[in-house]
Amino acid sequence: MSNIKLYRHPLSGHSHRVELFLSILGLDAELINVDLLQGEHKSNAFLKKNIFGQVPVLEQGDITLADSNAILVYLASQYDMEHTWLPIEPVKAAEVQRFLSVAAGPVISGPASARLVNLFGAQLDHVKAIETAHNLLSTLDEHLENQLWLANNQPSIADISNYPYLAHAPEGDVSLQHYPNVNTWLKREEALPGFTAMQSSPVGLAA
Ligand SMILES: N[C@@H](CCC(=O)N[C@@H](CS)C(=O)NCC(=O)O)C(=O)O
Repeated sequence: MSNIKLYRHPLSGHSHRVELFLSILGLDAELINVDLLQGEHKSNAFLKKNIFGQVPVLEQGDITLADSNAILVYLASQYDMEHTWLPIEPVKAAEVQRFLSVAAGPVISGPASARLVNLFGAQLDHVKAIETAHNLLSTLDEHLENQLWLANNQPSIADISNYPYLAHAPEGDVSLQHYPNVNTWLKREEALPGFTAMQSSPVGLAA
């Protein structure tokens, strides 16, 4: 037993990053739903776990960690003894970090934001988010033209982190139709042993 608890929401791509990696690593975890629609993430009890009041949060014994990418770094460093998911070699580690930054940057202002508008009625600029998403997707499609994975030509936590919001981009009205290399890369991830999908989202939850 890994003794891991994961505070999450079933439609949260940030949470799915961690759920996906736990599953690939073969680690059991107790999944605890946080009711974002009812504001449970802003309760005093939850703010003690994450001052930013966001899921995911991982607890393991006396360790409490927030932020999806930080949790991926922890899990890779703690459990991947081969150091393939997060290489130790400085240039390779930096390449992985580069794409973790993409997952925390344009992936969020692009496809994740466009999806938030449709799913939760977020007051964000949908048109701008869709444009950002397509700019990102065409850059990534070019990047993936000659390589199988985002960094170092091997699967890493960079691929895990970028997967959920790119795979679910159509839920934000961002079509993946014109990005063949991105589609092949998504399928490659889905073929990884231990892959688990995020649940599809009923559009208009906020309605
Ligand atoms: N940087 C954080 C962002 C997490 C995040 O934005 N979580 C969303 C759910 S997908 C959330 O909890 N939103 C509620 C809020 O920000 O109030 C991470 O990578 O975990």
